[in-house]
Amino acid sequence: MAKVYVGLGTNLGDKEDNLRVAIQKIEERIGKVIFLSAFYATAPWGFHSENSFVNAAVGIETLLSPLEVLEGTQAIERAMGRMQKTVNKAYSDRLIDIDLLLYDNCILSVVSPSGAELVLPHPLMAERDFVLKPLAEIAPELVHPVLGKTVRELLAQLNA
Ligand code: PH2
Ligand code: MG
Ligand code: MG
Repeated sequence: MAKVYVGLGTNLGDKEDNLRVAIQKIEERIGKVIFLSAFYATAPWGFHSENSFVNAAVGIETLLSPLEVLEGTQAIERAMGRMQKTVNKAYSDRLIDIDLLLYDNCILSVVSPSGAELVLPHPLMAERDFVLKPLAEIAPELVHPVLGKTVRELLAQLNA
């Protein structure tokens, strides 16, 4: 059984409901949700938008491989109506985004059979307050396998 942490984000529609639906579908397709953070209202990071975000983090126990988890989260995004992911490589508004952050101590970079890229740990997680804040709530002592620091330390470093 592996432990995987994912970040959830939405800035369109009924955002809290989008998160609740995504968490329900994660339970159905990926594994047992063992940790769930509060929902955090956050400002758009890295792009301009009128629409503020709601972000959360969950910890899941799963029997799936990292690529199977990715296929699962992408299927959930599609089922929830997410269309294009980026416009000309820039971020865009979305109903739901589910990003794999950490999968046990896995360090990997692969392309799935469907052509999606998976990099673990998530390459931008240590730069993102909207990821580290909810993650620090559910897993403060979790150690980032590349940076060798806990989530709590990464959050403190980002806010220093
Ligand atoms: N996701 C992004 C880019 N910017 N900003 C916030 N506040 N929350 C997000 O989830 C988010 C973002 C790329 O996926
Ligand atoms: Mg994202
Ligand atoms: Mg994503």
